[in-house]
Amino acid sequence: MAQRVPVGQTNSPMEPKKYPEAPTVLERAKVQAPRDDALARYNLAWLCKLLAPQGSKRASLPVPKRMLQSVVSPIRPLAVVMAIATSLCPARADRGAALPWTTYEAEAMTNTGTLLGPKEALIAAESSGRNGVQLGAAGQYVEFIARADANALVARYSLPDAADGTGLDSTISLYQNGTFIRKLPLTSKYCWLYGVYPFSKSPGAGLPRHFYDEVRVKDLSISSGDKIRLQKDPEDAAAYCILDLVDLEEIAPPLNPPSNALSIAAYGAGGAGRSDDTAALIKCIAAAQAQHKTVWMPPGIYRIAGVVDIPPNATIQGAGMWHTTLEGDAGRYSDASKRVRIVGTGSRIHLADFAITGRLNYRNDSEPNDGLGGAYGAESTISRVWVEHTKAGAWIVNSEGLVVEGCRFRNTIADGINLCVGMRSATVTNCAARGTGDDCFAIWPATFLAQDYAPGLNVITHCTGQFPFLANGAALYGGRSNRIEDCRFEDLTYGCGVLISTTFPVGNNEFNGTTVVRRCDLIRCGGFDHAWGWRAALQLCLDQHSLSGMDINNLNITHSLSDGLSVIASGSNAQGGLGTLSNATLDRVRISDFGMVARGRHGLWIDGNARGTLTVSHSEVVEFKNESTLFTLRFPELP
Ligand SMILES: [Ca+2]
Repeated sequence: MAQRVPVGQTNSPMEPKKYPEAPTVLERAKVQAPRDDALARYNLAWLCKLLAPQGSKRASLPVPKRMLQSVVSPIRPLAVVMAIATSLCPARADRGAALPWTTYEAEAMTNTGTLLGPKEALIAAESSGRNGVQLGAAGQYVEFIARADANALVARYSLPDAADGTGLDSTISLYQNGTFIRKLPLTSKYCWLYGVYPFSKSPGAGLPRHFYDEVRVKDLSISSGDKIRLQKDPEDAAAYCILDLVDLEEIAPPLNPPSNALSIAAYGAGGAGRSDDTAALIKCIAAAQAQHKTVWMPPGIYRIAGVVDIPPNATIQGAGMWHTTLEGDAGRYSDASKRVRIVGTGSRIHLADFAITGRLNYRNDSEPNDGLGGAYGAESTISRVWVEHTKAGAWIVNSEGLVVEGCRFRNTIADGINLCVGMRSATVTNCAARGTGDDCFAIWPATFLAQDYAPGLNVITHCTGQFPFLANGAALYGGRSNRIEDCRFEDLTYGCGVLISTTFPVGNNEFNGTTVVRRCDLIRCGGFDHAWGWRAALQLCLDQHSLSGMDINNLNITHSLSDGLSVIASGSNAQGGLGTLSNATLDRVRISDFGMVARGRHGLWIDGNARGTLTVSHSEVVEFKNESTLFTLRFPELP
């Protein structure tokens, strides 16, 4: 979701978002020391049973008497209590997307470089696990043993910027069992933003962010047990290369053409990444529409420079996200009308098995979105599409029952996916967003367009969001009975793992029904936003409206950078926020620690301006603080 003002999906005029005042949050947080650790002493054993995987032996284990004594003893050091809790309540492996690759963290590899992190700001903070390895001198390397066969590789890396902010190109050398395999092309052209939102490309603005990009290569032949090395050889000329992680994946061969299909090759598409294939794709779509056939995009790189409208009932089928790519034209990408834009215009659209690679390297919310956009009416699907280097990966409006599954949203300038105006009963599942420039997953029922459906009943499920360079893992901004469930959010260095916020305008689509966040892991979340200060791993924000009907359950919130969970009412008036929290419950929520980076924070924090009530049950919260005389924390089961 656009952090301050909307990301343009269309050329329609949009409402400006309200820009919050500079944070008073930080100042308030310094006021007092923690007041009580009562929740930490409360019902831990029962909680652990509830958090254990269903059907596992752990769920039926009797609680050791020794542990119960530890839990209820007020004089027992809290660290001991937490150690027991951690050992019994691990993060759940079935939360998040089922990722078909294996990630190897650079910091866990054998290396001769310099380890970065975990507490530094800047580049280390945007790294997975807040760690990376810097290769500076020629000959330095990272090396690991492949644990499974693979034929494709993604490396997440950071290079320095050029002095003028335009980025630079370089390479890194790939070795397998000591043999040089190939150079991996690297660039920092799509990285390095400066200043405050919406940022600039001028290093003189200071405050750099967005350090990482990724390179992907296929046609490798890696066997389990092979020794894989990325080395900075003398001709790999950048002053340094920081490796964050390497993914190895065994990808399927290209799909075969579907029956009853028209190939874009027959309409003049070159597929070699050299010719402009926009007209060929548009012609093929029109012919397929007339003949009621599928559009087939064979393996290849198709240069697209403009809007490709997808009509109702169209199926656009590629050979796989590793094999068919719609690529932006670098030479014309500064012209917003010449970008790669796939725009839905009706119902029963099916997009599947291709990649969209844009060329965008700056943010301007008055420009239309590239990547995936448009309206998908009823009964549409977007399956296994990989979007990279666009503004938002997908900015979707006016759809009912849309299913988005198996997609990858990477290294975008804005959101991974935003379910915006008029979205009803959409499901986003098994998608992974990382390195995005705004919320990884957002539901914002805005009204800057006419809405075809009453917004609500959308779900983000079994998704993984990691290290965006602004904003949050998942964010809900209004609407009826939306849900975030079975997800995993990691390394939110600039925002929340999950944000439930009234900040942005939604017309009459304020939160209603029951908003659900459940069965999620929030790990190293609660980072620092330059306008909001420290946000919590999970935050309820009452700045513009009230929130009611919040059902938050079965969460693991660990290693939070600041607060574990907060209710804030920072607003644009002296009295703070305009809303009240009611009918809100936390159940089976574990906040085991907090303040990994920021001092003076809290496990559960109620801002001094917040009003309302929050009921906490069956939960383990290591520490809490309620700074508001107008807010009640209810612990109905606490003795
Ligand atoms: Ca890492």
